Amino acid sequence: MINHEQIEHHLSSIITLRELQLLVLDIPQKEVFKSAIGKRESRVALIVKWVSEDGVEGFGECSCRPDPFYSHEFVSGAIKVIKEFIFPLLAKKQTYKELLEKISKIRGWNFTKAAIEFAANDVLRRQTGVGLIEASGLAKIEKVPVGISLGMFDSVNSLENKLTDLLDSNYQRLKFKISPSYNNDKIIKYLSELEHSNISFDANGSFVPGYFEILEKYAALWYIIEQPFPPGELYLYQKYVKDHQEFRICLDEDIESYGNLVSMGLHTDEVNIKPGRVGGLFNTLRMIDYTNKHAIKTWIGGMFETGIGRAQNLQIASLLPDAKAHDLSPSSRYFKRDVVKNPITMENGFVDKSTFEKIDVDESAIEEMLVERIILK
Ligand code: OSB
Ligand code: MG
Repeated sequence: MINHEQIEHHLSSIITLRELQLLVLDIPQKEVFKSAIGKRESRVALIVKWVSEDGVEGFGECSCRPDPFYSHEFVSGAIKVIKEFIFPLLAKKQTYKELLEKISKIRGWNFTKAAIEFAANDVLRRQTGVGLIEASGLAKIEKVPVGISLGMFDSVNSLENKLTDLLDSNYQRLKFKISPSYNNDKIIKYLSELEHSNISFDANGSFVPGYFEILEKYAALWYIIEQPFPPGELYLYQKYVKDHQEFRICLDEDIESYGNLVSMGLHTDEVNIKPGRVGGLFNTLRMIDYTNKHAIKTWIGGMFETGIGRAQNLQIASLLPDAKAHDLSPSSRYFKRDVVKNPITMENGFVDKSTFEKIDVDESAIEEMLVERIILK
């Protein structure tokens, strides 16, 4: 149970601001990743560095994509929103609560606002040893189960090769991206026979009416399907999913706020909460409190963050003892080099607390991959 009194007290903490830095990085990937959203060879990352009056540096990651194909937010838009609308709202000195009130004036732009809040929270945590997560009083587990998100494959052969590579890692979930154009009966058959205790699909909202026959082929496997329909088309769940008991759904893109969760929580088998997508740490904790109370299965999703965002999300995931797996596999799976000195490592499908509790940013790695540094003061 969340300790609301302690949270309220923590929100009165003062956070000072000397300057805000926006670091734009281009991080090379180990391999190309293909989903309904598109193909990607490198990750453009936006890191927010909040420098306090006394020089303490806190970090937050704006994990939206460089294009508006997952959500409306995109990196260069996020930079514009911070420069023109968020930074001017910030004062040299404010409480955590005031910070939340200021950023809540901006409609949408959740990933962007989350990066600001995470950076401010990180400053407080470094100054006092207590961040909002610690103040929540929720117990943390030591080992967090993680799964891997796998792109779409050209053939059974390439899929099989990939799985052979992964065999020893013991990921706690294998999540396969799907879309209407991924209509390959051999692959579907292969996946139906695959032996793994936790398999799921993620359609990234790609199944629009007209393609439901293909969706049904996937649903017939009884695996969870993440975000089958485009966000906002909620009537489809009531109209379509209700009549097909084999449909097991996890919402991702559709849940952007506490209100969305309350409306949809009971119509979905699971929810994937991405702290960025829901607008930050405070909102995430509020939503976890709700899903705990209503026994809604909840896990933490990922956006291929760098070690900074990954570690912060793993800290949140450690508050969910019942989740079978989170999309928070080590960033070394995807990237040639990370931006933290203490890389997140996984053993037997679990990430140990010791690798995500403390974040040690590697400035030399940042320098190497830096595209642009914007200093606001
Ligand atoms: O839908 O969960 C998604 C990455 C970018 C955009 C959307 C999604 C994803 C993932 C990433 O699946 C999973 C991870 O970060 O390991
Ligand atoms: Mg998803």
